[in-house]
Amino acid sequence: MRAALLRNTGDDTLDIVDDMTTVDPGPGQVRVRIVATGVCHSDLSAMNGTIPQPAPAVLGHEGAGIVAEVGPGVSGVAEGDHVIVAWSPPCGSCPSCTGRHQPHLCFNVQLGMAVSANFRLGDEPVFGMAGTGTFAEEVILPKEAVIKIDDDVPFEVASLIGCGVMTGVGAAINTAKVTPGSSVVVFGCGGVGISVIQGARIAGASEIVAVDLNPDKHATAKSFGATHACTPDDLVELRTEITGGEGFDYAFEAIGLPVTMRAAYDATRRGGTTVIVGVGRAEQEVTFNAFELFFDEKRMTGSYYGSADVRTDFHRMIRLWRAGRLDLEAMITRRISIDEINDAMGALARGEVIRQVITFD
Ligand code: PAD
Ligand code: ZN
Repeated sequence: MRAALLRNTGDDTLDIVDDMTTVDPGPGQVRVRIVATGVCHSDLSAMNGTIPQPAPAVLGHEGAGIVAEVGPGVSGVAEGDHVIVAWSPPCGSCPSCTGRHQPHLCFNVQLGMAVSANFRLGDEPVFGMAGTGTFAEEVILPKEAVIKIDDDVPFEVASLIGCGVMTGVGAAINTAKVTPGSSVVVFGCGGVGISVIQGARIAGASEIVAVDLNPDKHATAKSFGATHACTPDDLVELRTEITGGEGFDYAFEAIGLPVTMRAAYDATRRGGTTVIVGVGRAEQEVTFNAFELFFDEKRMTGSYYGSADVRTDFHRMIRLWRAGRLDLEAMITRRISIDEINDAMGALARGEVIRQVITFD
């Protein structure tokens, strides 16, 4: 089958191979035929080593498809089911999943996925991005990592929910719990940032400022619910105009750079909330002085997979989409084939797109 392969961390391009195979689904595993997969900045970050990913690996982690085969002992999901792939699914029984009600932080299933190389290139084992690998026609996944959806949801729409949309909308409504009437600033208007903007709109924020270096993104961000848009340099002026200089109730960073993480903290009002959604490199640091942390009483939190319980929140995203409150079709900047993956990575690196969706047919 066809797949986009990262041979070595640091490679500038992916190889399109047509002789990739998979292992057979073992106990508790399923085979999914991928129909659509979005291209997320985290795939680029796996290529350049920002996100640790053993290689060789099939990249892609934002996918939807059809269950093609189930292994022994699999219940609750059957051949023919339409599913969204969840790259960090809950096991359902550990302290994160039960008492703490933080199923997104369950590591039991994800760890198993990350260390199993379920693809084969000849005899060579090949990993999958974040334990998935949706830039391939078929993937082998634990049953927990497939969430069944209704057959009428288009696969392109469903695929986006598998990462960027759940991450961004979830950051606004689950992690930050944005309140009606509040002021919000979002740094970065890619698939994740645009989803934060939509989440803040759904939550009833009264001002939503989109910040992006690329001025072409400003009109786009407004079409998804931003009330204002600017480059990072022009934010000071807007901040004064909108908040009287106090700062925003909520600031979200959806880029992954120390400079914008710090800028998001600075844009937050005293007592407000800063949410770090972007993924930066482990060796990079963001600094805070020892006085401001106390004095400004800002809450700062990371946001992992939109703090979502994928078992219920994927369906919540679908209901918002059905109700016309979450615009997913318009997030698809272009539809491509797997052969165009390297062009797609270039466009993503240049900040030109919201989401590019690969379809296999
Ligand atoms: P993207 O590349 O589509 O969007 C990034 C946007 O930021 C682009 O529009 C750029 O123009 C803009 N930008 C870049 N540099 C700057 C700057 N210095 N100032 C202002 N704007 C800038 O990325 P994406 O939306 O796919 O992903 C965004 C981040 O979210 C990325 O770090 C990704 O790894 C992370 C992510 N986090 C999770 C999670 O669970 N927290 C999940 C998925 C993705
Ligand atoms: Zn992603």
